[in-house]
Amino acid sequence: MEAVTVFGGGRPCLSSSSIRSSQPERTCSLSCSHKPIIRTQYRHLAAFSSNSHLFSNISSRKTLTKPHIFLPHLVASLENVEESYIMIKPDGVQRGLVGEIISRFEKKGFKLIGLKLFQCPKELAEEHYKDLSAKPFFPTLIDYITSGPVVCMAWEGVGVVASARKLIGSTNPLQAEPGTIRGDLAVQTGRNVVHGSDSPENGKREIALWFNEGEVIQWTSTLAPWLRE
Ligand code: IDP
Ligand code: MG
Repeated sequence: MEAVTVFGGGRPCLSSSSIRSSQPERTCSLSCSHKPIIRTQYRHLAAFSSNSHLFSNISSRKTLTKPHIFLPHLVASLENVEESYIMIKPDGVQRGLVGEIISRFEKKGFKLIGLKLFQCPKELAEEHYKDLSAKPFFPTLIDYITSGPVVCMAWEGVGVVASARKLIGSTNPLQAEPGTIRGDLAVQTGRNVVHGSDSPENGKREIALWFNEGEVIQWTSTLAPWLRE
């Protein structure tokens, strides 16, 4: 995440310099060939007034001529901000768990940067789960993931990958701790309602696989100063 200069706030804006393509080399060999994602970055009003302690080098508003860095973003840029691909599987959609699952990530404090309802083609499911292609359950897994619409999400935050895995719980819902999504909402591995990336590298890979150009949005949350000091 890059530091964003937001002193004085401003209307959401989009400029060529605010568009970036930050995807890794594509590993997808699908004929549907997803294009590299161009992320759209919006800037929003700062959560704090200009004389807040969160702004640096402000001695007097009258003498201020240059914009200053909003410290939470500067701090975040120095930390390891990750992205995780989270997907509500067809059983989660059919059972009306979409709001419940999204809510858990929102309440935790991560930032939603991509969201869509999507009917997954077989080729994409196979690419996503290619590491499991030798498993005996692979064909039924592909049937399951393509059996109805899924909700694709990209979430951003420091430590989001490991934290999301904790929120989701063990692969087998009967072994998942109460309080986790799978522990609370599912009973069988083959119907475990949600997917979460297992590493920051796979987070980037999977977001690039499931989202197209313009579908991942970089935006500034006004809650940021209330979530991280
Ligand atoms: P994860 O989703 O917790 O990361 P993985 O081992 O990566 O678990 O498996 C991917 C998905 O494959 C699981 O979430 C589950 O839907 C399915 N799966 C894994 N093991 C089995 C199994 O033994 N039987 C049926 N489906 C399985
Ligand atoms: Mg996995």
